[in-house]
Amino acid sequence: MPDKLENLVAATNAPLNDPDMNRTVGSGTPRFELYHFALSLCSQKVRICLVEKGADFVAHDINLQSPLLGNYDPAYVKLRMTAHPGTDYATGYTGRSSVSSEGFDPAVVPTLVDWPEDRVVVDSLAICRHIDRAVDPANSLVPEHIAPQVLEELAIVDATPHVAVLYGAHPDIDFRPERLKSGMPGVHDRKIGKIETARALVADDASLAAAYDAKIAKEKAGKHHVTTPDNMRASVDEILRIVRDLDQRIDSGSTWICGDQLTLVDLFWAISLFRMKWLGMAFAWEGGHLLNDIQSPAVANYAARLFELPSFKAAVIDWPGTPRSEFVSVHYSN
Ligand SMILES: N[C@@H](CCC(=O)N[C@@H](CS)C(=O)NCC(=O)O)C(=O)O
Repeated sequence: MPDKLENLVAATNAPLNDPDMNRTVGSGTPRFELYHFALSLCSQKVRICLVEKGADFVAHDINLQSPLLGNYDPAYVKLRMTAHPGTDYATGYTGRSSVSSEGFDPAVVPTLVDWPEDRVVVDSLAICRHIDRAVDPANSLVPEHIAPQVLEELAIVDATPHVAVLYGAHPDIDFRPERLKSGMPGVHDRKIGKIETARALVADDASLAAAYDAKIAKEKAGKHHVTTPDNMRASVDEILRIVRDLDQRIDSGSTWICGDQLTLVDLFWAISLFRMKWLGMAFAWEGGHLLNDIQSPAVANYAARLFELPSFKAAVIDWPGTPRSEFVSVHYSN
């Protein structure tokens, strides 16, 4: 008989007892339980969606950088696996985090528990679409009349190789924040060490062990990607192209990317463009950089509007524990 959701969540939550990292957002009875990490791009997408929809939720901040097992904890991985019962795990790495290009990763954040529906939902895009349908469906962030356009645009954000430029340096110019330049080398080996520790705890559970083996293979592929200069050049070039293409799609007569109504993809672009800026990549639209000379003024204006959204401020700028970088100081008042 499958484990009951209550038991899986109780086991996951047992070590999560720091009140600052595990707290209720909103004043009503929380419908959702979210496992996330302050700096994680995929988690930020889910947080901004929850805030924009006015949902109440319990937020568990799983610090990916802590020496604790966190997202590799067997109880958490087991909870996540209930949302994807197959064994077709991600084992490769292209610098993206999209499930459609990479496959399912059993040991990452975010993960959402929807109590009334008694289910676990994984993958930021699927989670946000779920929240959008579950909360205030009359004010959908994917309005039916423009749904194909919104979904097409969402797929572009989802397939942007953000992870490559977080973990790896461009071989010619490492434009990233100082904290990444000093902190990222060796990260894949550190992750693999933690995953092996977690795997050893469940060596006699074949399905969990298989999930950890896939994660180890993925991290080895990730290390190879970010330490291969041509791969990193290609990932940065792809982001520059994505921004230039976005500039062409922005209609100067509309406030948002799919018209005058704010949609889910505007929230996703807010997170994506801010991450680029955080990483020192605002030159993607500002130009004037050795890696990109071309300005994208429509993206610059669009980004400025997105960064003023109250939901963006609440989910990213003011979200406790979200580290700043030297490239985004202007967005903070203190
Ligand atoms: N497709 C998934 C990808 C999730 C993902 O890659 N999460 C990253 C943070 S954005 C993570 O948890 N990384 C930690 C690790 O790999 O150990 C989603 O969008 O939710």
